[in-house]
Amino acid sequence: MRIDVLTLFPEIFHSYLGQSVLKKAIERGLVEIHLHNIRDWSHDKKHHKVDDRPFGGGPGMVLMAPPVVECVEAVQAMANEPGHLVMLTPQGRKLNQAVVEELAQHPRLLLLCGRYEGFDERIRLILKPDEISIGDYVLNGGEVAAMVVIDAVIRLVPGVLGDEESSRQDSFSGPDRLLDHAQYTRPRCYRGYEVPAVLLSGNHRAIERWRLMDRRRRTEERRRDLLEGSTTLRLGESTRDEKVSKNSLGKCGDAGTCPESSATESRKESEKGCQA
Ligand code: 6GU
Repeated sequence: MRIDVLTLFPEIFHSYLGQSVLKKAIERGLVEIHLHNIRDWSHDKKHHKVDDRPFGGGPGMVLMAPPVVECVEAVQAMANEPGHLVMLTPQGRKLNQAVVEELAQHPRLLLLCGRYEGFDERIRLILKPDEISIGDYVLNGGEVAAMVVIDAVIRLVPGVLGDEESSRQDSFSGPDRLLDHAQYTRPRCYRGYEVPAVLLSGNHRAIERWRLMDRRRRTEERRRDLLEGSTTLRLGESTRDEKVSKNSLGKCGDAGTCPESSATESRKESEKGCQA
């Protein structure tokens, strides 16, 4: 996948692009990222001006149409296909995993980052970009939002994650779009909290059942909005019907299996009792 970023601040991306997952993806030729400075298309050869005061008055500055439109057109012509143009703006449709999946289908994306009070309206009218927002709050510019889009999209490019399964099992992924289940690693017991016994059972079917119940329960508790329209879980269908014991999720009261619940236990004994 090729991603072109059009911005007034290409430097903002440098340290992000050197980060491990992305760096490896770029080195392995799975992802190409090209940065372009919109200022290079300024008509003002002396001060490289790209913004001006809004007609009608008001605070701040507005990105001018000519440098932005001409930058986009020039960048589109830099490869065999023009690519899918995304404008990062708080007025766009809100990014979610379904939108990320849609964007990841394109072999080439152009991410147009704005600054100041916004874009001259004619930029939208002429270029008809896919306008994307990352949430209902205002950022100082589209750069951080563009990094969010890149980060979410490249996870879906085949080969970028070591294990293909890990992006499919993420929160919001798969046909049900539930939150992800709880994860545990060693030690088995920590400060009185024990790993649910089923995860240590080796019974893979039971583990899968527990994880699906946990995903449903967490989603119901935290994000009921995600369940609306879901085909796999009817609203009101309590996940508590399924045997997810309180004990397996909270403090373990059993001093016999969880030595950490007893402050007087020696470290050696607690290691023995909590061996993974
Ligand atoms: Cl994409 N840009 C800006 N400037 N603010 C935002 C945003 C984008 N998404 C949410 N807030």
